[in-house]
Amino acid sequence: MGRPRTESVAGAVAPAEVALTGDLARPARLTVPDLPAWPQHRVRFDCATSGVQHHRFEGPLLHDVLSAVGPLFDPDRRKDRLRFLIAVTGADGHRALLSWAEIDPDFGRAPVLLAAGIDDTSLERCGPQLVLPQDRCGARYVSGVNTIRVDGRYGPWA
Ligand SMILES: Nc1nc2c(c(=O)[nH]1)N[C@H]1C(S)=C(S)[C@@H](COP(=O)(O)O)O[C@H]1N2
Ligand SMILES: [Mo]
Repeated sequence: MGRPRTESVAGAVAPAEVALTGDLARPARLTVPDLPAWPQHRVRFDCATSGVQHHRFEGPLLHDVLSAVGPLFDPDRRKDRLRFLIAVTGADGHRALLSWAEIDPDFGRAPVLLAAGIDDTSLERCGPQLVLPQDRCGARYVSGVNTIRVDGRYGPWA
C-alpha cells in the first residue's frame, strides 16, 4: 500500500493531516500527534489477498474523537443519532462507511479506534488507521486516513 508523504519546503516530512468535516459544530484538522494516548488493542484480521495479519494498534476511540468536534445531533433525542453516517477516506481514495450507531456506546458499542500507532511505530507520517477489532476481514482498516466526514443528511424523521 502506498505511504503518502507530505514534504515541506525544507524537505522535512510534515505530519499527515486528517480533516474532520461534515455536519459538525467544530470542524477541525488533526494530526497523529494530536491523538491522545489510549490503551493498545491487539487485533487479528484476515485479508483475501495477503492472509492473516496480527497487529497491535494504539489510539483513541473514533467515538471520542468525533464527539469532541460536535456532531449536529438533537441533544434531546437519542434516536436522532441513528441517522448519521461516518465516511472514512484514505489518501489513496479507499473509503469505508460506518453508522454513528455502530460506535455509539448506547447502541453497537464497537470499539473502533483511530490508531496513531501500529506495532510500536508511529503513523505520524502516513496518517492514522481505522481499526475495527470486531471485523474478521481487514478491508475496513482504512490506512492513511485523511478525511472523516460525518453526515446527518438522512432525516430527521417526521
Ligand atoms: N487506504 C487504504 N487502506 C486499506 C486498504 C487500501 O487499499 N487502502 N486495503 C484494506 C485491506 S483489504 C486490508 S486487508 C488491510 C491490510 O492491508 P495491507 O496488508 O495492504 O496493509 O488494509 C485495508 N486498508
Ligand atoms: Mo484485504
